[in-house]
Amino acid sequence: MDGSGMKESLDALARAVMEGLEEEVVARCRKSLEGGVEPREVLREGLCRGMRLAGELYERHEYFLPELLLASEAMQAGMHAVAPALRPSESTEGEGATVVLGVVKGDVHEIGKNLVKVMLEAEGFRVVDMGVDVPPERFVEELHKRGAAILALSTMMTTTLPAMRRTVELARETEPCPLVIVGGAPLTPALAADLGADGYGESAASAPSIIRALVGSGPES
Ligand code: B12
Repeated sequence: MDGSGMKESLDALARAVMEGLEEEVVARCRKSLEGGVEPREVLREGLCRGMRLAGELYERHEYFLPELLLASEAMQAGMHAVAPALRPSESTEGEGATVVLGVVKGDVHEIGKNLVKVMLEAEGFRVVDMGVDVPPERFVEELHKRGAAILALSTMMTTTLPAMRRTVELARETEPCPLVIVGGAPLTPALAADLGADGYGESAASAPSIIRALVGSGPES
């Protein structure tokens, strides 16, 4: 696929996400990958862009929750189609550090969290996905159960920032104290620091490098 073919194909993919056309999204993801488009580019310029467009329509009151849900389902189906292309080779898979990941209590926005999972797994981290609306105590229980040293939290709403703060506080009280990274649209580096987190990621793609920088070595070590 040449440059303009690639752009056209990603534009059509973004539009299909925006319109919530799940089957078309999956077919277009596969076609883009077969045409040689980088999986990360398919995620960023196709799927994420389409979701952003749907969000803008929602904010302009042209879309309502049902349309938004269709768009998010189409986006997630696309993510499943792209994820295998990002997977590490058999030999590195599962050898990485364990990350407990979830969306904090009161929040059901899961797309960002799911993207973080895809990116971490693509770089060899083992991810324990706690899902959405997770109470602070459950995160801490899971960290203990898995012997995990890294906690990654996501939220998309300002109203759930107190739940994120409480989760970070509780994690801080546990022994051994995990590294905590946070992300999501309402956060900034300053806010993340104020919440007591060790790291902040603006995008899902930044999660692996942030964790590596905090741990001081890659998951292979
Ligand atoms: C899709 C969506 C929904 C879908 C979610 C579907 C799903 N399965 O997830 C549905 C329709 C269910 C929904 C419901 C609601 N929503 Co909504 N939703 C959105 C929307 C349009 C997009 C969010 C999204 O998925 N973006 C795409 C992803 C890829 O982006 P992202 O989450 O930001 O993640 C990126 C980064 O932030 C980062 N990241 C995220 N987490 C993490 C974590 C780590 C560790 C790292 C490193 C990085 C990272 O990586 C990601 C990719 O790079 C936003 C508006 C917008 N434009 O963002 C509103 C929005 C978040 N929703 C909003 C609201 C109010 C609601 C509802 C309360 C509406 C209602 N009246 O019921 C409910 C919430 C219910 C609840 N308790 O949670 C508000 C929140 C306002 C606020 N400031 O608090 C927003 C901002 C819309 C608005 N402007 O009013 N929503």
